[in-house]
Amino acid sequence: MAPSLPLKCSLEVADALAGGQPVVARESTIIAHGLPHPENAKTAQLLEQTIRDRGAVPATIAVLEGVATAGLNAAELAHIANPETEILKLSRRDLPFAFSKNRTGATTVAATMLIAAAAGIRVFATGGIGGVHRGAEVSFDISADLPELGRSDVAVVCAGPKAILNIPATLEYLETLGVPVIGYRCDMMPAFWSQSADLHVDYRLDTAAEIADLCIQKWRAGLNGGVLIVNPIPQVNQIDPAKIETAITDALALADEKSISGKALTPFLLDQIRHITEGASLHANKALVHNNALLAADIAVEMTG
Ligand code: PSU
Ligand code: MN
Repeated sequence: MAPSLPLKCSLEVADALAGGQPVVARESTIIAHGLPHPENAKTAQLLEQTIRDRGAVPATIAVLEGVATAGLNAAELAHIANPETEILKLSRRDLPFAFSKNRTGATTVAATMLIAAAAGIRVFATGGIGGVHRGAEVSFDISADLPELGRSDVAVVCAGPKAILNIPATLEYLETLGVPVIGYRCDMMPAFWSQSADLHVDYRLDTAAEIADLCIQKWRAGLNGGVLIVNPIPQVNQIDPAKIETAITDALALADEKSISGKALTPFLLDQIRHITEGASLHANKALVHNNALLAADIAVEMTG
């Protein structure tokens, strides 16, 4: 028997996929472990609406009691967003445990991509991807998001890697894996909270139609794996990179002091930076995920059109 994921699509998502309608995947780790309560639940609902208003069907992905699920309903979204329930953080390597123990967990970019690909969803909107961490030459901490970008056929829209990572090393790693990095209306690599990391993107495309076309041509040519679309945060919502850098340095020092590593590191750093910047980072975060949801929906519409 051919292997297959324990996978369930909501009725709405299944109908949309069967009818060739545009669908946009969303990850759930950003809800459970990336944003604080109650902003996480509000943002998640708002983003679903944004995607709908743009003519696509949102499919938030998580693992519910051991079943990979594409398209969470309101109650399921609220459950994932509830800080009082234990929600695992699931990347590729965590899925077998969740499946075999019927556990519930939020999916990272890596796990969301692989579930989206299995469901037939080609476009995915998020905030920031994981990458090569600063100090990875010693810690070996490289997010499973990167190898997943090299293998699952999904277009991922993000605002660039966060500067908590080593951004040049992350781009080198993506090159090794054969992942095209496309700047949407930008020549420079965006750095999540700010518009430029002083590094050039591989290619610039100015319309959702051109991005959709590139993805279709890639997969048609048998060039498996993802495409990373980097969409700069709107200028009005940018945070001064110097301010963020201080916050990052402090957060990294604290993580080191408390010996925080592994899968706990990214959520810890995000939380610390939010505290240090007194919510400014949260405001920027919400603006950029909204911006990414719009672009992802437009790409999904172009891909199915
Ligand atoms: N970066 C962000 N916000 C996030 C994450 C990363 O700016 O919420 C989350 C995503 O779910 C990403 C995961 O897939 O963290 C990466 O975790 P790790 O570094 O442990 O692979
Ligand atoms: Mn890691």
